Amino acid sequence: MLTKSDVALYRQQGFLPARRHLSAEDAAVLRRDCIRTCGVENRDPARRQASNRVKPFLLFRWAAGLVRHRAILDSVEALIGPDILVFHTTVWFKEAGSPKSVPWHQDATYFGLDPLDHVTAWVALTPSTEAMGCVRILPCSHRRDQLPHADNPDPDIMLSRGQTAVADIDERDAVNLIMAPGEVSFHHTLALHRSGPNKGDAPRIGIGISYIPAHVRHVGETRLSATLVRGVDRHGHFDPEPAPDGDQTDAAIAAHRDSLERFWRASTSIPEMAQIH
Ligand SMILES: O=C(O)CCC(=O)C(=O)O
Repeated sequence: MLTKSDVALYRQQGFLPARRHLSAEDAAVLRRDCIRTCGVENRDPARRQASNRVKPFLLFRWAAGLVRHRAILDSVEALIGPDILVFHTTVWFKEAGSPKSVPWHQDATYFGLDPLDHVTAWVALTPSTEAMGCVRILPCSHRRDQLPHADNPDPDIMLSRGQTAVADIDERDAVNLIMAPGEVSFHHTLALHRSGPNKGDAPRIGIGISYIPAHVRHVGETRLSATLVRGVDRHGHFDPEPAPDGDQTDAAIAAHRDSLERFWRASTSIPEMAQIH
């Protein structure tokens, strides 16, 4: 559980660096499961992100367990309160030697949430070092409000349209979030962050879990779905999602497809969401 000073630090700088939440052994089991189920992309060529790497908690039991992990939820509760939904999740999988990178951006740009109380828990399943393209974050940038983002067609950018913050950023002010397997960092939805290519000889895998308090709504016209993982949803802003009854069962595949189709459809009312983040 985070301390009061951890929470104060998160509010002040917009992120919390690595803290152990899972044992190295548990992280190794999750890493194997993640590579088994998400190691090979299941990708629509029109999209930059593979569908099995988006909202995997609707498809695979290992991911369903991870987004409900007690220690992670205890920390998230300290940051956003007791009624917690998972809005989104991305498997950030950078193969060994991959040139793929993520430009400076704010997560809030793509999600259309109001108020901006969303926090991302980034769970390391492998080491994540500067050479492997760890996340790099700009302290206190969450106080800058929503910044404009420009598209970048470079196919090696992992974001859906290569969205890049149009902002004055001094690299010297940024810090690397160096992680060991089983550690978790937290960042605010407005915190500017990026990551470089993986120059290492092993994959770099992190799972970015987007948690919101139940009072947060989606501002688009499409009604989206989300998963309640702690507390009570007294607001009903999202349709509930079922936990998978097995790995990639027919029911799980149908629920996952429904959730992603709604998310993609939402792009018609929120231009920034034109493709999946
Ligand atoms: O894992 C990465 O390289 C990027 C992560 C990211 O952009 C995020 O979690 O929002």
